[in-house]
Amino acid sequence: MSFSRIGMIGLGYIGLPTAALLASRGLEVVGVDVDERAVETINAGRVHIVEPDLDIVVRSVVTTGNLRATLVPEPADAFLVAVPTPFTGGHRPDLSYIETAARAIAPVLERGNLVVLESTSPVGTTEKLSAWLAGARPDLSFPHVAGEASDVRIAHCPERVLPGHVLQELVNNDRVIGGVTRACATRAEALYRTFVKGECLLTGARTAELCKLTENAYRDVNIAFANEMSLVCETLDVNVWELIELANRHPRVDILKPGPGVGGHCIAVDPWFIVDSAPDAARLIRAAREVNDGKPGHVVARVIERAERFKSPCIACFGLAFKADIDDLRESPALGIVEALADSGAGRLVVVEPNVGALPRTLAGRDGIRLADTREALAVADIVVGLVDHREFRELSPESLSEKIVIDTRGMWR
Ligand code: SAJ
Repeated sequence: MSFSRIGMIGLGYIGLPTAALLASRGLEVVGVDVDERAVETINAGRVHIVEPDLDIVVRSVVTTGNLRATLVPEPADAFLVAVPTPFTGGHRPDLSYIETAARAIAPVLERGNLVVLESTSPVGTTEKLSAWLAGARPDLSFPHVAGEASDVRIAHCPERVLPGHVLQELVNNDRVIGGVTRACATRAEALYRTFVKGECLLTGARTAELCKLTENAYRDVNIAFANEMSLVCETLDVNVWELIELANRHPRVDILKPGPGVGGHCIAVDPWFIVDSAPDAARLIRAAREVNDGKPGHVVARVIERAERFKSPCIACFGLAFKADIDDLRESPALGIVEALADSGAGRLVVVEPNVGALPRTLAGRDGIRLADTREALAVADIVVGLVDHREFRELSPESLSEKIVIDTRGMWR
């Protein structure tokens, strides 16, 4: 049986592009979000998130009537769940958004439906989703109990796209599809085949859950290695950038880049889901998180130490985003560093962030801190702190920095 109507629960960074792509393949997509403004914006053919080309696709599929947004789910052949899975205090996963999504879908579920969890989730969450739905719909059978004979099929298919390249990567990346049973995986594969050009690799739900966490923990551990080497190099007075460049000439060595810490809502979060569920086994993954989380504090201490040599220092901070060439400040180590410097009273702060129009809420309105452009900042700064390797900053000439004290956390001004 083919799919004609899809319910997409969660219209954020992953849900909206996925909904728009499915709609562009001729399916009728009903997008659901709890945010009224997002629903109104999408129904007006506009977007509430920044992602290249997404506005064009959304406008087109809303105009043709293939995509519309609502606050409450409607009956469909398949439901995709792409809601946040943040962590609470103590780095414990917060599954409340998935549970709320399950309660919203349950009333409209029908025999033969497919439910796919796309949100990055700790191992066992897809089975939990199945159990939550079963609790609300005792008239239907679910795969965690009924196995291959279940009325409803449930699978996990984690997203693995890079912000800024979402539309291409949704189509071209391989997808890992984990079914609670094999029939669940096969049914989900049929849905993803409608828009995925990459390979669809079928497995069990628990493996698919751990696969996504593993990908991001792998990256976090590798960044932690680079960050740890940057601390070792500071102790031993060796240039870490030259060191890594030389070590990477070895045919089987490929060290990532040190930085001011690891930000974003994936790499800095997902490894904790592994640590939380296997605390005694996941020692390296925990240590990597600690190394990366310790880096912003280390940078702050270095800046304060240099500032103490001035009577009334002016510190220019280059970048607030969590990585280069984006405007996303969520979980950004650069933002955390600037906030800590503002709290410390180490000096007057001038912030340069070409991708935002105003200082974020946590910095705005404070004394002794303002947003400026590169030229203005360089004119007044005693100390220049490179926090994000935005293109504009990478292109700065060495002469423009020659009379400054430079703390370059990204190695962009070597
Ligand atoms: N970073 C470094 N050094 C490096 C690489 C990155 O310090 O060598 C820092 C970045 O500056 C940033 C953080 O790590 O603060 C994370 O950046 P990222 O580019 O590694 O990852 P994200 O969060 O933008 O997107 C990731 C992607 N994962 C990988 O590249 C392995 C994406 O494919 C995932 O789908 C996404 O997380 C997600 O949703 O999990």
